[in-house]
Amino acid sequence: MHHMGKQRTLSIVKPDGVRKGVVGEVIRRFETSGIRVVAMRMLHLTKKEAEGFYAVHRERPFFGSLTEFMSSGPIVVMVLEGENVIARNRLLMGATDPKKADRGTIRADLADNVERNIVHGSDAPETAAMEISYFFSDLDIVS
Ligand code: FUP
Repeated sequence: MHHMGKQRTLSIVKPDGVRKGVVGEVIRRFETSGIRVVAMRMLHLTKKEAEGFYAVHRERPFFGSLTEFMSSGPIVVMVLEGENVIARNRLLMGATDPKKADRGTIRADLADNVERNIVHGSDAPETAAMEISYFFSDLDIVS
């Protein structure tokens, strides 16, 4: 991987992760790989707020089910910081579908299916900035 400089990304432990009690396990994996948590909060999204977050997926067949699930219980939202952290977080998460995820990834180890897949992680710098600002103001993020 080329040197990408320090980045930030949004991570979410989804309602299935909170229900299963693996919030600590997910954070441990971030910390063990040298990724720093610079903001963190627990909240319970309304259906409307989940729809706002996943607006890019609104035409997809799974949109209703996904936003129902994402508003079904509390989530933990975090800002992660580190060198090339967007890609590194996605490597730790594994493929969207846990059946296709590499062994040792969060989704392969902990997730039930493609919808209930434990974690969200931003996929690019632009989406990371948008997603972080959906949940956090600059004042919420430690430097
Ligand atoms: P990812 O970036 O890995 O979270 O995956 P996507 O952006 O492609 O999908 C966002 C979310 O939509 C997934 F986390 C779960 C949900 N999804 C489904 O429920 N069914 C699908 O077939 C694909 C995605």
